Amino acid sequence: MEKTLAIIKPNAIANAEEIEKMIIKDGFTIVQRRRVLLSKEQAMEFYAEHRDKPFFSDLINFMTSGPVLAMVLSKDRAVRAWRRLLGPTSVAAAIKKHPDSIRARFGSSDTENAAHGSDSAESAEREIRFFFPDVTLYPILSGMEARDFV
Ligand code: YYY
Ligand code: MG
Repeated sequence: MEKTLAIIKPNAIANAEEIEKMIIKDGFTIVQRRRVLLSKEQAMEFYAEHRDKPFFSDLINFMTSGPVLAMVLSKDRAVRAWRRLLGPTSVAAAIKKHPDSIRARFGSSDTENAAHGSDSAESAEREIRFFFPDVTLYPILSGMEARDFV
């Protein structure tokens, strides 16, 4: 099964139980979960690809403003399926086009958009290792389901 990284962001931690119910109802397995308070350095490393964007410092301040819940989700085509349940980056767009999505329901602005999802299988592998470096990971990218007991 493919895996992806989900993060419940600080503004949605109060809704974590409700969001986990949505995740399970959508057929994902939550294979790892960890509640962490990120340091500024960790948040900057995690979002390094956005370091030159105008929203970067707001994003780092927000992501370090309280605990987050990181989860490894497993499902067939998990990356795509989780991005779909998550909804678009922009909360306004999510409310308009995907009112049942997590970002539409629990997001409060484009920065405080409730949750994160990896954007590709390659990102998922890197992001899962970032939050779960101590876990033995079996191949995420392809076909090892039988041995995949993470
Ligand atoms: O992958 P996704 O989270 O949907 O969006 P990205 O374009 O990768 O941006 C990462 C993160 O940055 C986004 O979830 C919130 C924040 N952000 C922002 O604060 N303002 C924007 N205009 C765009 C993104
Ligand atoms: Mg992204």
